[in-house]
Amino acid sequence: MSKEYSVSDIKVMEGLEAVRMRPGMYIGRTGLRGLHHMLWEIVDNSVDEAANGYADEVCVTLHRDRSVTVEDNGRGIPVGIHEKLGVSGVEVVFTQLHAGGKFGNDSYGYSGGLHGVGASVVNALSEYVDVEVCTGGKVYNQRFESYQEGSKIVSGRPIAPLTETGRTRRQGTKVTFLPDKRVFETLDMNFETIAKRLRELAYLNKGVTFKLEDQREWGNKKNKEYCFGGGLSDFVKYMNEDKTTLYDEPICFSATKDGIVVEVAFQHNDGYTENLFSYVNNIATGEGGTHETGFKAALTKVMNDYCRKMQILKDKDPSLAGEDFREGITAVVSLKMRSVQFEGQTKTKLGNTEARPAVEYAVTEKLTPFLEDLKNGETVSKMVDKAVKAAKVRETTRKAKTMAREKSKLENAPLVGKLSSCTGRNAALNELFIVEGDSAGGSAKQGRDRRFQAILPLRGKPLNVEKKRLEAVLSNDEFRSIITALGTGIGEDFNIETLKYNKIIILSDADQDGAHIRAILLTFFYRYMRELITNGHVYIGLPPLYKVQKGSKVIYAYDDSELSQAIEKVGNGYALQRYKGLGEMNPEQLWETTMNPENRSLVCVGIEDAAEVEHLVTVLMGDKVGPRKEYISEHANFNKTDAFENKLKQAVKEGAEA
Ligand code: TSJ
Repeated sequence: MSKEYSVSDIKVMEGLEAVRMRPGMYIGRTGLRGLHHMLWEIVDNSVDEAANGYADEVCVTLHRDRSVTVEDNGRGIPVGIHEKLGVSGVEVVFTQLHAGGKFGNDSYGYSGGLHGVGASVVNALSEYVDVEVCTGGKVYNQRFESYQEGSKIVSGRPIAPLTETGRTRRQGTKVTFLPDKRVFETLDMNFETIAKRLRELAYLNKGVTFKLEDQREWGNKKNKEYCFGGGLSDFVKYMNEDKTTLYDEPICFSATKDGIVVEVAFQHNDGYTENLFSYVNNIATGEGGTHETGFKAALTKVMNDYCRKMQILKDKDPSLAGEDFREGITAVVSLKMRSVQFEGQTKTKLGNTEARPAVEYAVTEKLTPFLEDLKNGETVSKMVDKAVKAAKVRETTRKAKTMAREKSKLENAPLVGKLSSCTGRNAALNELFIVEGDSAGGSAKQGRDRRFQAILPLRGKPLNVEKKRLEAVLSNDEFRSIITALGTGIGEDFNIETLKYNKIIILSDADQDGAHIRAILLTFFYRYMRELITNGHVYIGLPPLYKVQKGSKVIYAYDDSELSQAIEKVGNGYALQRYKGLGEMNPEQLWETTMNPENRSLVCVGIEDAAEVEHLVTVLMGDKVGPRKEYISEHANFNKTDAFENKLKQAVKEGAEA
């Protein structure tokens, strides 16, 4: 047996060991992100099987020993012997780099660009992988292991060929893997992160059941199960849950053109924000791309054509603008296609030119008959009325806006006086601290390194911008001074190229008021300067909560566990100070603990999951109080979720509690 294996082994092992040498190249990082990436690589295969109509259940189980099982009820990875390689399909999948889906043809369906690098990478970075395939009435098993051999680590080696081990009526694939602790900084996958992604996958793959079971803690088994019969339509309903919608049922359709499967769902609410979420092969395309362009163009054209045909627009009237039809829209566009090209700063922008006509085709072919169908009359007239009203407002505010712009240019000048700018002119190095309160602002001014740190103190609470039109925001002093300081403009005029600071650091007190201010600021950035967040410019500064002092020895603690450590360290007879606000620190202390890049801790605010954040921002900052309370009590444990991915949501939530 070992003879048979040695030849192919050598070639294969070179590949897999290369993965070991540079895991980051294949899975991004070796932290929690990379660990989760391992799981998604495997889950993607089951989702593909389901998306192609061969499976309707995908189960993820987290085991006590930190191994993870993914199981589906699909056709099973092919067990036959691969013509050229002379080993089973299963072994090819787990030992050939980039074998994901390349069984000579394209039988693997829609494999995304970022995902699907494959089972072989997971195998290379695992201590072991156990595979069970049920197909044709038989059960097959194979195991792969990594182990130390002398000074070398051998990766993902099959310890025997695929073996028939029994009979069954079931079919499907079950893969259990243990990520290698020599590779990953942590093996503790985050239940909430996984649950969230599975829920998203359930929305994106209508009718497929996703189950998650966490068996890691004795006596504290956790389970989640997601299945949405309405798919994208349910997704839109969920995001509009706490808003006042113009009509009850989302408009939803799908079509296939040139092998591209397009699904669309949208529903209007009485707000003014446009919320368009797009996906390709279940991957969120936060930077948009050709499919979004296609959706917008086609929606505008189809709606305008309808308005003309119905004489809502007379011949002499100008067409309505795209943004008029999208005011208050919540929409999801999801594509499934081959050979995806991602572009953009964060590689989340769809580049394929063929996607645009495919989406345009779907919208034109499906939305047109929907509009003309008399039984949809009520929905359609609500949509049209909203757009007509939006156009009127746009026209009347256009002039006022230009005037306001001119006016604010003048009025802004003295406001900058509040800002203590830095002396350096290199935007890439400069930092802007937005500081709560004049007294903390004063300390920050004195404590800072003025070469690259600018201070903008905020007086009182800024306006809550949720559900405010741009004009209201522009007339608010606090926001005007922020906009002026940043130098980017706002809304449509926003231009990130002119940003004067690389880091924008929010410094607020560690109390409810501070949390509220932080939430308002983040909502403002999220609504009007989203690129600041997506490009990673926005940070939350974390001031210490305690100072433990014994003689000349001073330790700052940033949370309760650090406090107990500090107390343990200094022993009896210490003085404890609890900082209630930034204002209680003198300039030196503020510099030392919160502003000095050497010591401080900052949290970068990111949007991993824009749809989820959108939902939260409206639930938590919007005007319906009922759902907000409900949400907060349901998610009381928010703080304990995946820290980095949820910082924005967490901050927003804390603020809403205030
Ligand atoms: F590859 C893997 F290990 F990552 C993995 C694959 C893990 C899991 C949990 C499931 C799967 C998987 C693969 N589920 N279903 C499939 N299906 C196929 O590989 C398959 C089956 C039949 C045919 C065919 O053309 O008959 C083609 C494919 C790609």
